[in-house]
Amino acid sequence: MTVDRARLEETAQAMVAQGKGILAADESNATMTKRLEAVGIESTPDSRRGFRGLMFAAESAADYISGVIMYDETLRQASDDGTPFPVLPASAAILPGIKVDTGAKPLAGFPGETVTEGLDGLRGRLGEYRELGARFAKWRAVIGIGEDRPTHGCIEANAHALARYARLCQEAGIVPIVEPEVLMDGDHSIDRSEEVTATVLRAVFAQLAEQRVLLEGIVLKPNMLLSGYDCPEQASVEEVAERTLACFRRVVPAAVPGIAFLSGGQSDERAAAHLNAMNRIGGVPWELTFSYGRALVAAPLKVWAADTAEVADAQAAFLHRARCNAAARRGEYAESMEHELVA
Ligand code: 5MM
Repeated sequence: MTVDRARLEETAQAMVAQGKGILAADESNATMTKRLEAVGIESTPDSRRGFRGLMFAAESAADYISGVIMYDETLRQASDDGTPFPVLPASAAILPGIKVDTGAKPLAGFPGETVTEGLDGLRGRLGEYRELGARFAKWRAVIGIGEDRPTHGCIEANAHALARYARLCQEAGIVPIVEPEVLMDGDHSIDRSEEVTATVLRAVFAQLAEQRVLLEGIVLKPNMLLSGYDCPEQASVEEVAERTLACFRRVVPAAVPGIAFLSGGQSDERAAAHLNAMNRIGGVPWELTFSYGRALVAAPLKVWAADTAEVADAQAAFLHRARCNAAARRGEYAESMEHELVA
């Protein structure tokens, strides 16, 4: 089957549009339950709908957000007035997307490592998601760093699955977000982050080529190169930015339209500062933007949990993070912005 190249390129460009980034609101029910319970809210279909819906409906969200990644449950939900969620963001010029992997599962033969599943029946699911309005999709591979990890077997299994997923998406007219996340948990140095991230990205792009994926019609969602969170020596914002770009220049083809970084457990401020520093350096062939989950959602969730009736306060907290990261996407973020709430 051929792919609609023009449609894919147009969608991919819109996802990485100037001054905007992607909201990752695609936590599985298990993850969302952990997030909600951590702030004292019972996790039900309605509480998950209530929280995500307030972000999707926030006025001016489309000034900062190009696309929203939803979970299967979310894509089928609607706002209080009955407007389906995929239409709600679209009407505000935000593209709806869908997480299509079914999670990282233990990889047989490789204790402690995972492979992301979800290829069985994916062609059929993509057809349905497209009918429901999804314009792009997401699949996250998870790679941990340890003494003897990651193994070659784990990297190759995940890279192959990512490429198979990406080609299936493109045949369905859906832009795949390709997310090979190297976790920053551990005490490894930034040198080790670089070594592993470069190896993983090389494997992913080799598999994307093998599986005939159109690079102009994907968005890459990688980790930044950080020192492991428990490493005694933490790299500065400037070092993270310089080393991430230097590494990516070596391994990410110029045909890729954009790199939308994940936040990966960084503080909200660090996630913005790192993206900002990279955009200030610039001189790269791809757009550099964000596809943040926690770094966009944690702050409004805390506000909402304090008083679920005060939707406007939670929306303001969400818009504040979106605005800071949109500024970082242009290289115009400053720490002082953290004290200015969106009017
Ligand atoms: C929002 O979280 C996403 C879903 O995670 P689970 O499948 O584990 O529930 C996750 O894939 C997310 O899109 C990325 O990890 C980026 O999010 P962060 O929080 O790292 O920016």
